[in-house]
Amino acid sequence: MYVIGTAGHVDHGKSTLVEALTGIDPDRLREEQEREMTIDLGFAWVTLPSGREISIVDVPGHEDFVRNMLAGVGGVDGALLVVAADESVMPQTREHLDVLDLMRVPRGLVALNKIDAVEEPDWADLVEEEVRELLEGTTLEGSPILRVSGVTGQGIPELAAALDAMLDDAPLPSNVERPRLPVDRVFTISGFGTIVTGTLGGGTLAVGDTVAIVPGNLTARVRGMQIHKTSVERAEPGTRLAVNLAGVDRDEIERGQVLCRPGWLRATRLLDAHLEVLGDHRWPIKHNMALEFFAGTARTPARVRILDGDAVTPGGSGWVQLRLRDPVAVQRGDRYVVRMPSPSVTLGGGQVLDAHPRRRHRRHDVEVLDRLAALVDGEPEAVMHHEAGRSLVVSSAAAIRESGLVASEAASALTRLASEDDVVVLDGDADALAEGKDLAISAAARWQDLLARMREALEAFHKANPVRAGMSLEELRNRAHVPTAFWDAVIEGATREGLIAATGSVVALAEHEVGLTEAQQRSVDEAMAAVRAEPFAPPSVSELVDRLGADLLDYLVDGGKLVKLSPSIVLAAEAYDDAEARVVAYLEEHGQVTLGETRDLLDTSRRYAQALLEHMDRVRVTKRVGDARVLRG
Ligand SMILES: Nc1nc2c(ncn2[C@@H]2O[C@H](COP(=O)(O)OP(=O)(O)OP(=O)(O)O)[C@@H](O)[C@H]2O)c(=O)[nH]1
Ligand SMILES: [Mg+2]
Repeated sequence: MYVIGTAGHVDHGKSTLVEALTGIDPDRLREEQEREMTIDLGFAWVTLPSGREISIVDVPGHEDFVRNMLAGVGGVDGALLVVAADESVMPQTREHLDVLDLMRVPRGLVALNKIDAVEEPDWADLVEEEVRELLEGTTLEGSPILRVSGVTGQGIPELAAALDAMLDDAPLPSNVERPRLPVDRVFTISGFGTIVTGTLGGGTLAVGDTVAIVPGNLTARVRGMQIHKTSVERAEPGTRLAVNLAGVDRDEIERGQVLCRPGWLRATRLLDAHLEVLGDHRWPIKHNMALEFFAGTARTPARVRILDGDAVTPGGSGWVQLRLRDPVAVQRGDRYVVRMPSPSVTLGGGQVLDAHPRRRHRRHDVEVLDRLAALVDGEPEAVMHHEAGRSLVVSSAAAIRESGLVASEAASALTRLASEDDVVVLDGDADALAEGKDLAISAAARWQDLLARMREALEAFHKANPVRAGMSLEELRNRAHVPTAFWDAVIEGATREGLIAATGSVVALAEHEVGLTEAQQRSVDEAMAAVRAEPFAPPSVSELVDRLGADLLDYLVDGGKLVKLSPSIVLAAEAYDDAEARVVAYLEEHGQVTLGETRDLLDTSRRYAQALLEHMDRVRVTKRVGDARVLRG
């Protein structure tokens, strides 16, 4: 199904034409009927001669209500621009056309209305010429112009036929399997509860679906749906929909929020965008200017940071960051409009390029500008490259979800990037990505940065601790600022790169070897000689630390030259082997051994004998039974 939006100056007959076409008066509010003026959006529908059913969103033309008009144009497939033939082009004719163009509404028709009120046919020709010129350079350039009267009905059948012809060539509203419905109305119906309406885009919605309401931390269930007052179980993109929600109150929802699948859209207060400034008046958009931002059905005050200059001049374009006062749910590729709050004028608009930039960008940063330029066309590879680089390491599934692309298209772009090494797969490869596995990925440049950071930390550690085998994995993770969730994948990737070797909880540069200076070697040799001189009563740990330093002692223990029996007692490795063999032999002969027997066997002190037996218990050679030890078997 398709949605058509009206546009045009106040009183030019938009609502009258909608009623003439559909039989439905779109001015539903009492105030609208009393004032004979549209204030807020109105809705109608009709079956065209071809049998095609369309929805119409009728917008107000008065300059005070442009904000409501803006809430109505998002998601429309075509425009019906209404120009009263007796008045011709007026300010909101221009402003609405500007909005349609900024929102890239792809097609339209012009109704030259009130043709009954024009007596001079030449006058109508002049008006038509003026309109034709106005459309030049916009998405509506070359649109058919039809002479009609909403009051006498003249030209209405032709208008219906022209709408049909226009939609014959229109592609179906796109389905990327991510339904979203920007809310334009909320109300309650007694017995049903909360109802929201909006134009569904991006995918299908069905009764029973769970939906998130963004911004806001709400989820709800779709209890029922209506299209044009008829209940449906399922709705396709491009339909005007009323959704009955279970699980939320009317006061919790307002125009501007978006229904979507849980876990997809995230609200944002900062976004990167391309900005076009309208050329028809003399207002430039200056750096740091206060604006009103409109996207979907949402609006919020905003400030603009111009990244490539101090102002964007009328008719020009630039790269900007928009800081929004209130969060909105937008995604890459969405169109937006900005207006000046006072005087109230539409100034420009453009395309959202990144709904979640990592930070405030420095201005005039060539790298940032290049990246934004690459995103304008929405090429899947540029988009996925950007998503992969969003942080140090990201999950491929999250990158695909956030891209705003059709999932299969995003996945194959990512696979291509991985096979060309523009994106690195840390815990797998391009083939595994192609199979749809959720893997840890990193943009090549960021991965190189991370490797460099890890190298730097390890080099510093090895330099400061030349005799240590390596650094603790956890310490390296902290220094490299890698989130825990991705750390195993990073270690896997860095090992595969040949940068590091990890053993147990210790990690070292792959090429790291412990090397001693001559002086260190000498004191190690002397200490080992002293330890060996009294094999079962060697110097204590604290004496050895005094002689060698703690690092060299660790080096001897790590390297297996010394066996640590307790925090204060070490034995030379061969003395330990000898002691263990003697105790085991004794046990094999006698079945059990006491502390006293061990002391006598080795001709040592009780303290050493006890440390030895406890160590043998710990390494599971022996176990304690009462006062004695037996072999563990
Ligand atoms: N003579 C004549 N009058 C018309 C025609 N269409 C609308 N009108 C009158 O023009 C006035 C405004 O019509 P609306 O349909 O309310 O105009 P609108 O464009 O919807 O106005 P807003 O929604 O407030 O912007 C009404 O008094 C209509 O009766 C027409 O074709 N011929
Ligand atoms: Mg109206």
